[in-house]
Amino acid sequence: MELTPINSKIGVEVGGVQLAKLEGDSLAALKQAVYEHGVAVLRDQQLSPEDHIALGHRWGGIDVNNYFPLDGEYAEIAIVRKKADQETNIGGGWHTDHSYDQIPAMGSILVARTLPPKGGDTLFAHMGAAYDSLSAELKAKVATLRAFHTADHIYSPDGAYAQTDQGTELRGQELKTGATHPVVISHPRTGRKLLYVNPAFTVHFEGMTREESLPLLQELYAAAMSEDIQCRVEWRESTVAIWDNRSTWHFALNDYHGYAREMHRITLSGEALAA
Ligand SMILES: O=C(O)CCC(=O)C(=O)O
Ligand SMILES: [Fe+2]
Repeated sequence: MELTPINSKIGVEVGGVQLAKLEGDSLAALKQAVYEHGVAVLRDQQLSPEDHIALGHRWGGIDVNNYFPLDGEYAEIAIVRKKADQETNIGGGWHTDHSYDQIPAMGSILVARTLPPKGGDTLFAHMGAAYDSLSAELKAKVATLRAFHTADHIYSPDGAYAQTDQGTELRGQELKTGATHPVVISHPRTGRKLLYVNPAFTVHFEGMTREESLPLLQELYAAAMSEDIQCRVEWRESTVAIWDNRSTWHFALNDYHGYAREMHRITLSGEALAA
C-alpha cells in the first residue's frame, strides 16, 4: 500500500490497493490512514455494489441513511444524486454526516458512478487542524461546552431541502432527531482533539439559545473554514473516497448545472463520542 499525503493537514492518496479484496492487516492500515488523514482517495477501483457492501461490513458495520433515496436493489447503498435538470445537490454546504445521532456514523465510503464532464469536486476540512488553530482563550472557552445537533430543520416538511427540487427525492421527512455532544471530542482511535460542531446540524450550545450561541459558533466556523486546512477531491471514473466524520467536514460543490452526477454511499457505523 502506498500512502501519499495530499497536504500536511488533510487527505491521503492511497495506491496499490483494490478495495474489493482488502482485508486483514492491509484493511487495518487503511483504517489507520483514514483516522490520521481524515480522508483517503483511491483511484481505479473495481468495486461492484456487492463489493461496496461487503467492504462496509468488513470495515465494522453499516448505518443506513434515513433520508437519501436508496438503491432499489441494495438497502445499504444511499444514492447521492443530482439529475441533469435539478438545481440543488446533496451536501452542498459544509457539514459532517449524521452528527444528529447519539452515536454518529464513523464515516462513509463514497463511490463515483456518474460524473459531470467537469466540476462536482468535494472539499474536505480537518477538524483537528481547526481545533489546533484556535487561540488558547478560545480553546479554554469551548473546553467544557456541549452542543445540540439535529437534522429536523434540514429534512422536515418545512425544512431546507423541502423548498428545493431535491424535496420529493428524499425520505424521512417525519423523523425527529437530536443529540448533544461535546464541542471538543477526542478521536476515538487516535485521541486527537477535534472541533465537533458543524453549520448544517449544530443548532445551539447546551443551556444557551440559538441567538446566544451564534456568535461563538460563527467564530468556530470561521476557523474551520480556513483554506489551509482543506483539500479538494477531484473525482474521476472509478474513484472512491473514504472519510472520517469525526475529524472532517465536507462540501459537495454544485458547479455542474445541466449534467447528472451520481454517487453511491455506504455509511460506516461509529462509536460513542467523548471529550
Ligand atoms: O457528493 C458528494 O461529493 C458528497 C455528498 C455528501 O455530503 C455525502 O455523501 O455525505
Ligand atoms: Fe455529507
